[in-house]
Parts: sequence; C-alpha cells; structure tokens
Amino acid sequence: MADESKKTKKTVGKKKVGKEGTDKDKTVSPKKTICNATQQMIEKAAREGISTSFDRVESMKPCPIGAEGSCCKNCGMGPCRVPAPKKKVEGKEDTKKRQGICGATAETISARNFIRMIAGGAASHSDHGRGVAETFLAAAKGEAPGYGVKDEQKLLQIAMDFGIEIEGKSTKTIAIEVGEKALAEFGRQEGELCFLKRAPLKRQEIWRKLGVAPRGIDREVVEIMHRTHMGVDQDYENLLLQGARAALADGWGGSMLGTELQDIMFGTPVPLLSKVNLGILKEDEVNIIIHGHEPLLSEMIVVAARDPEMVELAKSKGAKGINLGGICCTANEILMRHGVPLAGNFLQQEAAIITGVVDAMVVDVQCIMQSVQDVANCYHTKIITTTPKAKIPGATHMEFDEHDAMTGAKAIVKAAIENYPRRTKNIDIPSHKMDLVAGFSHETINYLLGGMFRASYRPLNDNIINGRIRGVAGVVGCNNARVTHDEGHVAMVKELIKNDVIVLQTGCSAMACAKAGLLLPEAASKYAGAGLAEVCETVGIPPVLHMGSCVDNSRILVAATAMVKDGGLGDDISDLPVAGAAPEWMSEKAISIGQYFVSSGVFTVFGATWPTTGSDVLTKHLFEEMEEMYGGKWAFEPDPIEAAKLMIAHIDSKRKALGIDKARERVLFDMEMRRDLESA
Ligand code: BF8
Ligand code: SF4
Repeated sequence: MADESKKTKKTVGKKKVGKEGTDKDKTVSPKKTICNATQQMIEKAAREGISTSFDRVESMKPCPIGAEGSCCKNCGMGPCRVPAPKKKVEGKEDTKKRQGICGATAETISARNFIRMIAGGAASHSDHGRGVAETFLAAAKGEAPGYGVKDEQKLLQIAMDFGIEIEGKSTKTIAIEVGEKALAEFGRQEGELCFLKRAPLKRQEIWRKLGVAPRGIDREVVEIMHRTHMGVDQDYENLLLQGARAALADGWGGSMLGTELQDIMFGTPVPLLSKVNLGILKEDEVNIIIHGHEPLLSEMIVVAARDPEMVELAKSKGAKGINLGGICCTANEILMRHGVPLAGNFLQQEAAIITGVVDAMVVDVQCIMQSVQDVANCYHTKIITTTPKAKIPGATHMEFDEHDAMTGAKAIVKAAIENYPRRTKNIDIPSHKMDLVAGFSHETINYLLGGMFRASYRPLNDNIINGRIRGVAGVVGCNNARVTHDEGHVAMVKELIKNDVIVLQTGCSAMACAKAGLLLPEAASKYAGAGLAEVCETVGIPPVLHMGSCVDNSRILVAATAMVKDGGLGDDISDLPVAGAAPEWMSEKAISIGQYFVSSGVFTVFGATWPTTGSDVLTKHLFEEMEEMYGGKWAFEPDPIEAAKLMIAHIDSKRKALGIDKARERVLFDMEMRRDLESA
C-alpha cells in the first residue's frame, strides 16, 4: 500500500511513530481502508486528481462542539454552544454553568440533538416502508402491474398479525386489507402499532409501563420535532422517552412493515451464493450500479436487464451483455432475493465510478453522496436519480412511477446501454472479489436449524444452553470515513466468532465481512471457536449470517423474539445472551436502530464516535440508567476488539443469570479432552 501520509495530513486518529525523542513529530495516517479494491481506486483517484471522501475527511476537521452534541441551533437566537467543561481552568475546577441563551442546559441540548437524529433515522426507514406499503396496496388493487404476491404464506401470517379475518377470502382481498392496514399504521393517531404484539409479553409490558409504546409512526417523529423546538421539552429524561418511542416505531413499525411487505411482494429470502467487491464489474458488459435503499425500482431493473430485447440492444452497442451490481442497501435487497452481486458498501460508491466502467449509477434514496456526480463528471458515467424525493444537480432525472414500473425500468436500462460506447480508455477494474452466502431471513434460519417438519429455534436455543454457541451478536451499520474503512466490522466479527458467538449481519457491515470471506461456510473452521464451528459444520451454515438491508434489522428483532418464545432462555429479549453493535456507524438511521435495540432490551455498543460526550449527565443516562428501564443500554468503544470483549462479557453475564454458564465450561472441558485424546 502506498504511504498516504505523504499526500495528505490526517486530522483524526493521528499516531506517533518512531522512537521517542527521535522523530516523534512525524505522524502517519492510519490506513484509509483494509479493502484492497478500494485502496487501488483511492490511488487511481489520486493519480487523476479526483477528490473522494477519503481525501475530504483529511481537511474537514469535525467541529469539536458539534461532535460532542453541545451545539444548539434550534432557534434564531443561537447557535448556542455549551462545550463540555475543561477539566481545570487555572488549577480550579470549571464550574461555570453551561446554558444556551434560553437557559437550555447542556443535557437538554444534547438530548434534543440525540433524538433529532432518531427522528431523521426513523423517518428515513419509515418513509421507505410507506413507499412499499403504497405500492403493495396499488399492486393488490391491480393498479401496479409487475408487482404481485410472491410469498402467500407470509401474506396470511401478516393478515393474522393484523387481526384480519382470512377465512373464505381471496388472496386479492386479503392483500388489499393488509395493504390498507399497513398504510394506516403510518398515520395512526392512537392506540398501539399492530406489530408490538409480536414482541414477548414482558417486553410489551415494559413499554406500556414506561409510556413508550408507539401510537403511530409519523406521529412519533413529528412529536420529536415539536418537543425539540425552542422552549418545549426541557427534561432530558422525558426527551429520551420520546426518542425511544419514535425508535420503536421504526424497528417494530416502519422498518418491520417495509421488510415484511417486501418479502410478500418479492419473496422471502433463502440462502444463495453470490459475489462481492469491485471485481464483479465487467469490462466487456454494460455495468449498471443500483445504489440506495428501496427495492421497488431495483427489482424491476433486475427484470428489465434480463429482457432479451435489452440484452440484444446491449450487444448491438458492442457489449457482451448487461451486468448488474449493487451498492449500499439496495444491493443487499437484490442480493438477498436474486443473488445480484454486491459491488461494495457505502465508502465504495465513488470508487466504483473510478473504475471507469460504470455506465449508469441508478440511485433512489439515502446514503448517496452528492460527490458521485462530481466523480462521474471525470468519466462517462451517467448518474440517474429516480425519485422526486432525491435529486442531484447535474444528474439525469428519470422519475420512476410504480404504476408503470417496467416502462421506467427499461428506459433506465436503455440509457445505460446507450452510454456504453462513451466509455473512455481510462479503465482499471480491481480484480478483488469474494464469494459469499446470503439470504438468511428469520424464516430460513428457523427452517435450516429446525428442519422442514419442525421449523423452530429449538436447536439454536439448545446449542446456546449446552454452551457450544456462547451467544448471538447483531453487528450492523455503516462505514464512516473517519475510521479505517471496514476494519472495525471485520476485527469485531472475527473476535466474536472466535469466541463462539454467532453473528447476524445487515447493511454495509455485512458487505465488509463478506469481502473478508466471513460469510462462507468454510469460515467456520477457519475463524470460529470449536463449539460454534461444530454447529455451523453440522448445519452447513456460515458463522456469520447475512440477514439483509438496514430495514431488515427488524428480522433480528423477530429472531430474538422467536428465541424467547422457544423457551429455556428467559422470558424477555433482555434475558437472552445477545448483544448488538455498529462499529463504523455514521447515519442517523444507525442511532434509531441502536435505540430500538436498546429499548427492546439489547446491550448495544457503537464505535467511531459518540454524539453526546458533551454531557456527562445524558451519557450516563444512556450508558447506565437505561439498563434499569429497558434491560438494554448503550455503550461506546472505538476499539473493535475491546467492543467485542464488552459484548462477550455481557453475553456471559446473561448466561450466568440464566444459570447456563456451567454448561459452557463443561463443553469446553469436553472439547479439550477430545483434543487431548486425538493427539494422544
Ligand atoms: O441503510 S449501513 S451506510 S447503506 S445507513 Fe447507509 Fe449505513 Fe450503509 Fe444502508 Ni444502513
Ligand atoms: Fe440557543 Fe435555546 Fe435557541 Fe437553542 S433554543 S439556539 S439553546 S436560545
């Protein structure tokens, strides 16, 4: 790897090198990425003078007051800055009262900022879910040709969860009723969201007792914006309760609806083999990158790209065919259901264009850097925006209408094909790519572990109880340009599986680990502890299970609930030996996800940065007091190995509370004995 420190100065995470007193002023940047394909493109960009997020992070120092959550700009008297007190001022404790002009304290300001992040995240997931519900209803009514019901069993299941009478009704009628009921959850004004009843009873009681059971999805987001307006809620604990309510409306509402309705329309994922990394791009084919989050369009592009008429058109332009690849969560959606390869995760979006072979990058919503257009300007790549909610200056806007989906999808594919002959000679496709197995929905895990005739979580629970599997971890979330790309995900997940913790993954985190070869069955013997490896080899699954996109974190909630219901591991999610993490988070959606995991009883540790360090009072509430309320709490640990250790310690404490800690010691003892016998 080239020494990037010669080109740029890193502003965060500088490391001193050399012996003390010799060259201690010399600093090197930590690596930008552990992904060789991305590194190759960073170097190509540097040669060609193209700016990427990896460069901009060097010069864009984070505002220290904003980074710690101590800046309020919620009214025109501000922005007011209330930075954390310096330890000592002229030898004395800094006791100066920290207040905004209106009197808002540091904890109030920090809590408002924190829950506004939740509002942003919950709104994003849920507006995606609403779009799915609208299309679902239109399809059920026969107004959106191209979409239909692929998983009838799930349709019936959801109808029953909604309390819809299904006896004697046609699939069409049931689908219409499910669509109407789902859509109504967004604008619901009172009562409770339907899916809350899927949670363990004890969990539901906790939510009701604390007053955080969400009434309606939109309502909870709007109430955050109201309460954080100047001069409304000034009590950090009360503000965080509303944060929890909106986050739960995301996890058990908008996101869960999005996942379930997508499964009904496009099929519930089953395990399949695919590939990941920029090496999936092809020099002699039309490359279309689908980037963003909503599968409504990408599902249709998958169909359009396979249309013989489109393939012929591509051939007439000199290409051998049409190659699709995904970036960000759209990638995960079409990987899970169609095996379409992953081009890369969040921090690879610019790198993909730098290869010079992306003929069109089709984007919808969320996590799309505005700079993709700047990078595309240096090549022939066409950036195509597709939704009225997200436009980019300079990009081509081809609005997608779900009511006439195939026409729109074909027009987009055609635009990509027509752009193929405009490629320049400036091409360099990294060779790096890796196989992976994906498609682990809650239903598949149930089936794989329990078998076709007794699908259940029993074998998982039994293996946790007998100690072969120590516990379960959800490792999810983004890349963050402020930390080495992919490093946190891979290091954390390796540490967890080494210690017999099975890992469930979604989002960009799953892609990072896929690139490192962890999403393959053979990763079990290579990286997992003896107990976990034995279980994985018996069942034939990888030790790291890819469960989908970020809205699919709701699958993890459903899986955790199924574990509780199967028995033997307590009567609430907070009793389970499980933990969650987002080692490289950056998005507001990650904060919403983290909060709905915490409020569902899960210990959740974040890396990279923590947005409330300016208020010790608020941070203590999140990191300690929330445990008494929810049985789950937040933690911050930027070192991924240390963070994994915190998760393992938490898992062990839950095993102890369940009285199953001794069983694991026996298993380890047995394995030791077996090894001794084998080597004797
Ligand atoms: O919803 S993990 S960077 S792509 S926010 Fe974005 Fe984060 Fe990736 Fe998916 Ni999720
Ligand atoms: Fe300052 Fe209060 Fe206005 Fe915030 S709401 S900017 S703290 S005056």
